[in-house]
Amino acid sequence: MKITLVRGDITEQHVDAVVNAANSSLLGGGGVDGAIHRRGGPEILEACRKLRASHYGGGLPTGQAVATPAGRLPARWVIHTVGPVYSAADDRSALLASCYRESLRTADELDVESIAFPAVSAGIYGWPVDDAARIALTTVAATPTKVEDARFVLFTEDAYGAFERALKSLGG
Ligand code: AR6
Repeated sequence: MKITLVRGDITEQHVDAVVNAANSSLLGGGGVDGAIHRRGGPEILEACRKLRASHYGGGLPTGQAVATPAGRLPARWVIHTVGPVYSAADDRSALLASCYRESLRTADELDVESIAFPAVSAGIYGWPVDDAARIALTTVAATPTKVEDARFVLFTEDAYGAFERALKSLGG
């Protein structure tokens, strides 16, 4: 699998699937989630509502992932995953790693070849970006998958720099 870093807006990526840093409600929010629903239009929210009415009545648990169509985005699928809220007192890294693994597993089920990830949990959920980048890159690099092109789309210079340093320290 090829892993690349892109500075930009995930809603503009021409890929098979974009990953959304959602919350358990699956009904939208700020950050990447807000941007994806705004740009993708009502089809995504409608599919999320159906998921809440069927499999995920209690919401999507942290660390899991589920796919919907991508509406008007230049992608086929949105893979919604729920990152953990950062806590200095409680190590939730395994849940953050699970977001990436479960997103790739969902992507494999849909025969996705190209995927775009945001820096899950590194915004409103407060995860320190250097650590979020390390967990994201080590997990994606170590997960067996049919996905050929995995790109991390970083919205800020700060996040891009953190991912660049983390990728270098992995030897990439
Ligand atoms: N494209 C790529 N990255 C973006 C974009 C974009 N359009 N917009 C923001 N980012 P966040 P979280 C970056 O807050 O921390 C929502 O309300 C942002 O700079 O979107 O997992 C959900 O509903 C940061 O680096 O996600 C949840 O309630 C990264 O994406 C909660 O926020 C993640 O920031 C999830 O918080």
